[in-house]
Amino acid sequence: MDAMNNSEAPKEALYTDIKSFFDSAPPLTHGPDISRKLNEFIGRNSVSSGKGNRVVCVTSGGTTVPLEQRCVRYIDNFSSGHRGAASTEYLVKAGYSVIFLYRRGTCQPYCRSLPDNPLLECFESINESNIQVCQSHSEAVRRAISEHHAAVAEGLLLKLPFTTIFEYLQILQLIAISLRSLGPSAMFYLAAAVSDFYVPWESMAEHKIQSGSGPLDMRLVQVPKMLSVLRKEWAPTAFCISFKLETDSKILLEKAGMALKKYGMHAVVANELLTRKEEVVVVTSSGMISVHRDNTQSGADVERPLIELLVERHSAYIEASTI
Ligand code: 9Z3
Repeated sequence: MDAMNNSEAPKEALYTDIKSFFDSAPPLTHGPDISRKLNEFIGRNSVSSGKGNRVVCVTSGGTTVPLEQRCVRYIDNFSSGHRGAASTEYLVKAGYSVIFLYRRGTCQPYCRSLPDNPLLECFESINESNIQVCQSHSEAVRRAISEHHAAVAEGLLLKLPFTTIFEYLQILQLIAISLRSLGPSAMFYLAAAVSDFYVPWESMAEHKIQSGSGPLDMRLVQVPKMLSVLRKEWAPTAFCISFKLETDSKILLEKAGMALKKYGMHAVVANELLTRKEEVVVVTSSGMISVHRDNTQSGADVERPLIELLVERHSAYIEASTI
């Protein structure tokens, strides 16, 4: 047997973990349908279609870890989906076509200015057979519908939902492999909050775990780090941005810097849970840039300057790749 050098051994172990994650994951129920939608969407945006748009995969919301195969209980990851939804709107405005991979039930693009329960709060019944938009919400409803409709009709937005970590990683792999054909014009903006630990499908209880059997003892396995495989194997020429979330500001930037190197990301957006809507720090190999929400503008959010900066970096990356 050939001797392995130090870097090959962990790589082998990672590939084994990834293989066992995918082998044991329950198959996607709509896998062929997702692949068809992806191929159509990417085909419509490819150079050969005459469009040659940049395409970005935005991930948004938190993944769940089921504790039972017929799932009643699960472990969840915090994320409202606001970051992904807002960023999608700015990316479409900047000329990107967006594959929005989102957790079911989280915030959606173009719906941020609507109340929590838009159907019940934005509409009123005028008689037995007619309803109308309430005056107070009419501008927000009109904007949400027309902007969303325009993005979908122009083929600039494809929405794909997930719930579990199994669905998320399987769909992300399908997207990454499909985007490979676009080379450096493809971008990944990985804002979803992804579970670090999971229960492998084959060791998971089939039925609802019974409470009568005393304290619950359960072994969670580490979710294999897919970022490096995404970067190196699935879509090696795409521009990749991941996010680092911490609650302790003292370790945030160091951990973001480590992720940048370890996974070969082009940028890591560092954010702290409490201040994530005010400030983020973009960490790249050439330094760190702090990005703030413009408090002098009403309705301004941190995603606007963040996307401006990342689009600029992506343009420079494309230019450097074509020399
Ligand atoms: C983020 O850090 C996102 O910015 C937030 C956005 C989840 C904080 P909201 O959806 O919040 O607007 O409420 N996402 C990535 C979190 C994550 O799981 N990162 C992993 C890590 O920190 C790396 S993939 O280890």
